Amino acid sequence: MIEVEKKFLLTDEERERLLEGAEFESERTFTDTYYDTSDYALTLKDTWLRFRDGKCELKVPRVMVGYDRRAIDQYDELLTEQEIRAYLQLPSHKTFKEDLEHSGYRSIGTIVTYRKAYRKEGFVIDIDYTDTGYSVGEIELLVEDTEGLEEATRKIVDFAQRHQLTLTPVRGKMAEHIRTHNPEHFQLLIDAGVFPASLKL
Ligand code: V4E
Repeated sequence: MIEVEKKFLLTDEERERLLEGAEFESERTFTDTYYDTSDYALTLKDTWLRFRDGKCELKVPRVMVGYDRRAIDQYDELLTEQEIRAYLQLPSHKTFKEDLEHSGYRSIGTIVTYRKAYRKEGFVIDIDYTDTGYSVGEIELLVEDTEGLEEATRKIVDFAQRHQLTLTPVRGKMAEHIRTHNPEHFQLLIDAGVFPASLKL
């Protein structure tokens, strides 16, 4: 599956407008620990390795042709240890975590999230609150294959515009974590073009 998503920093009014008529689906708390090498080999390529409640996930950026990639975030998600080992070309000796450590990967941050999920007009809307008090909303569609990508992107843009939301890039939870805990890494991500310079504001 390919995840097409857009994040928003929502005012109270915007959140109310977005959730009006939405169906509440679930709430949960989860903990993400992100990993990278000391020279940020992954994140400087916009590639994000994390363990969510202990389960590994790798987000790999997908370059979209014919549409402004910065408008909407698109990542392929690798969800099995086997796929992630292959992608990272990780030698297989011990446990996954031990092999990661041996290849120089270490934690670059942990975030605890309380998430409420809603559904509206076929879109998933997540409202996240972190343990540090940061909040971000997300509108998301999952598509089966690349053929559905452009349409999904247009649908999210249209949905956001109908709810009078601004389609500028915003700091997600991890971007905010990096900015506050490791400004040097944050600047490297901007210099590499992974984060737009506007995220500094
Ligand atoms: C892809 C990415 C990051 C990792 C994922 O972070 P995020 O989507 O904030 O986490 P979450 O909990 O919402 O994941 P989900 O539950 O939806 O799977 S951290 C930074 N990025 C990339 C990124 C980018 N390249 N540019 C901008 C403006 N923001 C984020």
